[in-house]
Amino acid sequence: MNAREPNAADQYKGPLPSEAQLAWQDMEMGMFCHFGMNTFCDQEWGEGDDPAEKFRPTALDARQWVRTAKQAGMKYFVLTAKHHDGFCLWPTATTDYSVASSPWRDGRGDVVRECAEACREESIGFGLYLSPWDRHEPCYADPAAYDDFYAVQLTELLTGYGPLAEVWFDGAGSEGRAYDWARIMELVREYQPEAMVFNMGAPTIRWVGNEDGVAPYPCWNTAEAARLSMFTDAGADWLEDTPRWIPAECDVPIRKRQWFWHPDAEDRLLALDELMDIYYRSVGHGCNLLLNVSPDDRGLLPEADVRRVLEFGDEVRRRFGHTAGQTAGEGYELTVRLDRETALSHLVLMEDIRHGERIRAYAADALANGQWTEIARGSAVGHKKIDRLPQVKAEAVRLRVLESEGVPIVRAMRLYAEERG
Ligand code: FUL
Repeated sequence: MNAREPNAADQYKGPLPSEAQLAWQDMEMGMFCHFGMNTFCDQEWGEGDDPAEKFRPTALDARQWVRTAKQAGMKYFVLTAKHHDGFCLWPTATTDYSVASSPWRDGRGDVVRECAEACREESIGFGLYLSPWDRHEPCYADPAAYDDFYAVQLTELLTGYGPLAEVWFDGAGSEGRAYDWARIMELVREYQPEAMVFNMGAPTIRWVGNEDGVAPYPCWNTAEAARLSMFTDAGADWLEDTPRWIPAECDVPIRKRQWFWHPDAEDRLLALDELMDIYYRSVGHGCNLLLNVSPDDRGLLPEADVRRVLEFGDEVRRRFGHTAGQTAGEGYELTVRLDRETALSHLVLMEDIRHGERIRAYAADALANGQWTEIARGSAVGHKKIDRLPQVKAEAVRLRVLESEGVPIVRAMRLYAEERG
């Protein structure tokens, strides 16, 4: 019997991820990219009445955006094809409120295509955000007409730009409005069955409940455990039609509270420490991190933002690039032995979530001078749990699973050493 195939007596009855969800969770980090009419108007939520002539990036280079994402360790890239102002970054047939009416590339440009191509070249996933709320489109006032309009826009995006890793449906501005989600989901299933659906309709991934990029702990992968937001105990009632396994995505802009670029706002850039804190509380809690870095009105990611996001990628690699020791396996106890006593910085645990998130409680102990001492304790592991281990010296570390549904199956137990110098 394959060691990773649980036997017949296995007690796990909980939800399981789909293959597509597994692939998505393995990506761990993506770059969000808010770009559009707002970029040229120093605003976050345009009302949809800014003329298309204002959209005039002078040096737009989607390769620079995507290359930066890749270098920073991001495995996918999500572009706002249309934000709430209704301005479309691709030459849609549904409205003339798009790049086709702008001076950029004499109206022959297509930002969505340039991003799709750059993602293909860099081999990272490509995702699209299409705001349901549309403050420009006159037919928005007529729900049936707008459902048709939106279905055509979505079809253009789902069929014209190759495989999509994610379709991002933003609920903002749509409170109290019912869209034809059955039809929208049908389109996604028909044209992009592998794409994750963010948070609306019949989502396959969920919003974590804040725009700070952090997940609570534990953040279980199940719809039952999901909360309306991180600040309440109320259940996530919009997840009724979803699969029972529904991992969370943590989104946050790299400039405090600004999704779009604004002039003279570099002082809002998150510090490296803040980004690392976000990393520990998103990826380190088993969720995906979607970090927004916005191009400016030249159509380039600003130099300071590029520097910061690359610093962040480097720091993640510095801390987690080389393991001091690791193991994997089934069972309630696992031990990693090191060649010599080592000053440790982190313990990273991953379950083999193909078989569910089974671990409900665990502890870890370090062996030093012949003595075992507890160094970490937690509940959920799921895709990943990172425990920081300040000042722990050990010649071995032992994982004890204290509670689990079925036999625990650990995909990885890794130790990282403290950096010197
Ligand atoms: C929110 C929007 O209103 C913001 O402008 C931004 O797009 C963010 C990701 O989602 O709901």
